[in-house]
Amino acid sequence: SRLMSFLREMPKAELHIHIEGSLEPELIFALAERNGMRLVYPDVQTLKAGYAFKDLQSFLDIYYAGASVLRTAQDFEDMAWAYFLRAKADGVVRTELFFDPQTHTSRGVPLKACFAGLREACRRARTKLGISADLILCFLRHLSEEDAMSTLDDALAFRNDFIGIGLDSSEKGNPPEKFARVYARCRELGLRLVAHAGEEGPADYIESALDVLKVERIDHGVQSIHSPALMLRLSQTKIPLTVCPLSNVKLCVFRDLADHPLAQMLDAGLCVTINSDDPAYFGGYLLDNYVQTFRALNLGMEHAYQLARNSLLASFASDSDKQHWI
Ligand code: ES4
Ligand code: ZN
Repeated sequence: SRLMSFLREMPKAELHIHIEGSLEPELIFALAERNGMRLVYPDVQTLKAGYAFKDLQSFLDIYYAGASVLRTAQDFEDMAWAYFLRAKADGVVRTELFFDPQTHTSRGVPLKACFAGLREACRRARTKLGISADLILCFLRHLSEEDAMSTLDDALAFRNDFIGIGLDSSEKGNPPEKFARVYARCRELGLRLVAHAGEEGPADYIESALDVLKVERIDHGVQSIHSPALMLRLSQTKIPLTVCPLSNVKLCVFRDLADHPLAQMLDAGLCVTINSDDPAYFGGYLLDNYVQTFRALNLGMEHAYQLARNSLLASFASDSDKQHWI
């Protein structure tokens, strides 16, 4: 239909994609073989059968197992390149990739391998696909602030290879306050700041991400619907929210897409964007997220335009690039 073609062809940004979450089962097995590793899952079907999650933690356990096959710069480049091809097909013109260095350094993979592979894939995305791509380094919130701080120290050797920092992994029990000092330091370094907040954790975590960490965007933020005062603040400040509808359903944040508050949030004037989060695990890339959400919530052209425009405005691309796309 006209709406579906519009959803594909309109220029849009993807602002919430964990590149390790784009690792398809087939590529997991190919990389394991290339690296002479044996997975605890005998084959692709058995691995895929494990993709039934009850909450964020049950997903994270499998996601870290999948990421364990990444060892060399080439592995990181191949993973990101596969994502860029999918993004191109979905009409993505700008993407900001999250990656989790601590997941790799803790296994003995040098930080240099992550950066070299991801940097090269981003460069090829620009030159071969016309996609503007940058990296956002995420700290794992289940680890200590000291661990985040030393990861930052090491990453500063690659300061020109990433534009900002984020905060991901297990949200409950790991409030934003735990990372106040590392965010303050990143702010002084001129890094862009985002954080996951209000996915499974309370609306309070969204407020402290804004007030204590001073983030410029909130990743997820869907628990804001439980706080009218916060909804008002988000509508007035236009702080962007990178919402991930298929992820929220797969991780049982909402029962199904028809129950998702995205339309309610848009109608309240929030700067909502649609994103895929971990597309290889949650059943769809960016366009799938748009199409399924539009079907379930009966959204139309006006919503499509608003969501694509929000995504470009909320991106950390240059003002001249934004003007060019919008
Ligand atoms: C994640 Cl869905 C989600 N939430 C928090 N951390 C993550 N890391 C990868 N996907
Ligand atoms: Zn996420």
